[in-house]
Amino acid sequence: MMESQLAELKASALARIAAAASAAELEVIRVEVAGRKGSQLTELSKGMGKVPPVDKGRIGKLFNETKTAIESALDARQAAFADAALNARLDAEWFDLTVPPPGVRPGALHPITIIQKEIEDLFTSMGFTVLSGPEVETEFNNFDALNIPPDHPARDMQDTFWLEGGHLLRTHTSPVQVRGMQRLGPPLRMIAPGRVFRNEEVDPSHEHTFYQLEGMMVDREVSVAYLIYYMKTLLQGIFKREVTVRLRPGYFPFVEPGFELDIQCLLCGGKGCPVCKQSGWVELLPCGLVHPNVLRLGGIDPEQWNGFAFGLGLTRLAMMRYAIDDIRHLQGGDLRFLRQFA
Ligand code: FA5
Repeated sequence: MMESQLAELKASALARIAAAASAAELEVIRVEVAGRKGSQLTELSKGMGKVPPVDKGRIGKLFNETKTAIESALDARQAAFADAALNARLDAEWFDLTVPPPGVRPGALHPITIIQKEIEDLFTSMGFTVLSGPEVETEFNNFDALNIPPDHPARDMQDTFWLEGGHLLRTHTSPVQVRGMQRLGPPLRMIAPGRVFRNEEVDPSHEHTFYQLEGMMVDREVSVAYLIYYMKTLLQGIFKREVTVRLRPGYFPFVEPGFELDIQCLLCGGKGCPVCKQSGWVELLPCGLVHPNVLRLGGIDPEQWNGFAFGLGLTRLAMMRYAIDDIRHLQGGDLRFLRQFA
């Protein structure tokens, strides 16, 4: 009697377990078949009392086997449901760690930095050293050592931000010439890119903070022909095409003779626009042969050595190269502008 009931319960329980469609359904079956109170197994165990003593050992063992078989089937099925649930979640939630995150762009070089690096490569390939100097300079290096004594009218050519203690924000990169002569001595080939400051009205072609690139060569017999050769090499290297330039006399106390090298405006093709102030030409590259006083103040004997120097407007060069029609874009921090160079 008990034996057949156990066999029946086992068969029906295993069939129900196998047919369970979900973990919740399986839980209902567990309670009904093997739960502690009122389950089919618990009810059957109550019948054990009526089993004759001689059969007790065998039936008890059979009961335990049945119970274990049902419980193992429940556990196995439950584990299968848990596995399936985990797999479903993994399928739904997978992500690819190698995909770049949306909305984040890699950084890029600023257009002025791009040009600066190109010029540095060009000049280092011709034996020039790249130097830098401080943005806060002494009055001596910015003016006096460049043959501009305190009462010289040329001081007014560059509106200066004065600081305390005779210091100033350098108005040009020319003080690095002074540092270069003192540090390296002759013969000398150096360039010095850097940020400079002037107390100026800002307009499409003038900033109060902009970049220049200084160049200087000191050797035994440097002539204007050297100067023109290097300036042509510079402009061809940057524009990689024919550009129209003009050389006119220019006055700077630290060079003699001094020149202004202008480039025909590449934004309007020389017709006239706000960047070239309707003149068709953009002042880009003042230059000249180094004044003997400047060599002397730099510790170099002008009887033995001479040289050329130039002060390229790096910000303006970037404007010509990339056809930027307002200098204020360059330091405006507008990402829509900057991303064009990425
Ligand atoms: C000078 O600063 C001289 N130190 C250059 C020099 C060096 C001459 C060595 C001879 C020998 P200037 O003030 O003209 O010169 O400035 C040089 C260049 O800087 C200009 O041709 C122009 O391209 C650029 N520049 C001048 N002022 C501004 C400004 N406010 N905003 C942007 N670029 C400017």
